[in-house]
Amino acid sequence: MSLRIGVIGAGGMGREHIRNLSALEDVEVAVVADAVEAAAVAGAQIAGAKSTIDSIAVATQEGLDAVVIASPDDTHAELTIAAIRAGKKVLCEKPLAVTVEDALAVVHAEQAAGQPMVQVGLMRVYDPAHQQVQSAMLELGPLHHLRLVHRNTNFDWERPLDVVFSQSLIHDIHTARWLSGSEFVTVVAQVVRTGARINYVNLLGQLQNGATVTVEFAEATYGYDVEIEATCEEGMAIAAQPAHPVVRRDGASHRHIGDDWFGRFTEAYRIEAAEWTAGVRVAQVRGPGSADGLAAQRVVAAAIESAESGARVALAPQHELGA
Ligand code: ISE
Repeated sequence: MSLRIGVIGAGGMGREHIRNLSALEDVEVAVVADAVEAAAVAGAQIAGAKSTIDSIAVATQEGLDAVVIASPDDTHAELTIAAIRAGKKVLCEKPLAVTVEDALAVVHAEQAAGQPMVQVGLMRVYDPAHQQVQSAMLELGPLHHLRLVHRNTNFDWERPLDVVFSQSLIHDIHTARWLSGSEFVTVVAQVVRTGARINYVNLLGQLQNGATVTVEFAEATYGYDVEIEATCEEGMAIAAQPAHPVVRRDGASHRHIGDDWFGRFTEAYRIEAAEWTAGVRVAQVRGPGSADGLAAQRVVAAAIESAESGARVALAPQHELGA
């Protein structure tokens, strides 16, 4: 049976989803929505789909099995809830919501639907290098420390702290929860700025299992670079970097690093599209779900509070929120 999918948001991420979904067998991107008409039309052309500027109409449109939500972050929760209520499965880009309250509202809407409906685009879980670290960790005994490094190339615009956390560090927060199988109990965050511009964020988390996590995040640097190191009782696992040749030329030696996540995580996005649609066919959510989106957003909120107050912030267990 062919799955009919609507894609909401036709920016860089939306177009990546349109390309990956269209390449799958028995998956049809039927309609693309974007508030900017030219973007909707260009996105729709990739898949030979219809286009519209009406996002909410796509979230609730009859005849669609599922929707991808890749519109601006502050529209995610509302569109996801509308789609759930219209009986559609959702792949919602991260963050699930921009506030903990809204993320909780999505979790509650899904609970009311009585079945798993929502996957969140925390796609590091599909990256082969991350997965290799996870398998290596199985042989290395208890985890002591995770060191996650995330370097961006956002030179063109200045993102405020909440956006840096909920768009970028949210990935590392999910990686830490996923690789450790544990939850953050405290978090401390420190920010390096030049005036209002954010240059660097250091996050230190304590996990329930006793291990610690550091995230070292650079906002605008030499390239797009993600590193993972797990130190365990019996050794370490370090993620492989993408294979690029060393090129020697003009008296120098170079190895390409890349400057965006689409290049670094091409394979992960493709696998995510395949796994999500396979789950949709059998009414399962096989990847990160709404509870993960909420858990990550709670750590984001605690980290922002810490960055602003200078204090170490504790997190209560998620079940105490009724989630
Ligand atoms: C971006 O939105 C992403 O999702 C990338 O994976 C992340 O590395 C980057 O920091 C974000 O801005």
